[in-house]
Amino acid sequence: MLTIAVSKGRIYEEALPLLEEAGIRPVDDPKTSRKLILQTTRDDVQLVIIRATDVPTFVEYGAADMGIAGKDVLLEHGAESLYEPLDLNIATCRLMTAAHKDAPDISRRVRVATKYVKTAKKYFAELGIQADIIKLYGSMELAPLVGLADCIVDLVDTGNTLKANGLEPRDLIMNISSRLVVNKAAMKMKHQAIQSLLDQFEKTLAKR
Ligand code: PRT
Ligand code: MG
Repeated sequence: MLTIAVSKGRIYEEALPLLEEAGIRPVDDPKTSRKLILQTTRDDVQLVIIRATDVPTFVEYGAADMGIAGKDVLLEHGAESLYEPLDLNIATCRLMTAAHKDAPDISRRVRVATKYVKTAKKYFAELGIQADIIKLYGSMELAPLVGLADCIVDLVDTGNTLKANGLEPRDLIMNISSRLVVNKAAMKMKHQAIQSLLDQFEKTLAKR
């Protein structure tokens, strides 16, 4: 049995066509079902539906053999403990700094609100900017509006969320997409099954 960890929402929606090309179609729909383990049209494959940020943890400990996670999440988790063999090029967006549209450029010291603490720390350190990082779990856009921070580090897709809150994107930190990650022991123990899935995904991606 192969267990694949996926998060509900955009990653799931964009992963479905890829899975389907490999003959994997979930029997239940996570939007309407409360099941956390989804059987599929392949007897040897099941999906576990978890929070996006939990995917690397499940795969690292072997609770799932493989998973699909955003590069943003993998960077924060520290992905040395996982194989990352494939860029699926889905759920793409940009990790950026953003600030109030009237705010001055970032100088030598800055207060940053983000849920990407590790990534933000590294980014500002490399620029030689002293950053005081404030960890938030959501609604980052609010922080500059109420004086909690000078800027934020967050994901940007259309830019509409920033714009609706009077903020603007500033600097690109990294282009983000979702990656296939594989548990290291599973890669050895279930090599054939995993390799054939990887080949199948690769074939589908090459056609896009
Ligand atoms: O929702 P939950 O708390 O369970 O977890 P999550 O928010 O991490 O999950 P989800 O499904 O929202 O995101 C999962 C992954 O999708 C992320 O880890 C990214 O790799 C990827 N992704 C791609 C995005 C976006 N695009 C995105 N636009 N994740 C979040 N956003 C948010 C962003 O944080 C901001 O609030 O959308 C807003 C910006 O969108 P625009 O279009 O207004 O710019
Ligand atoms: Mg979300």
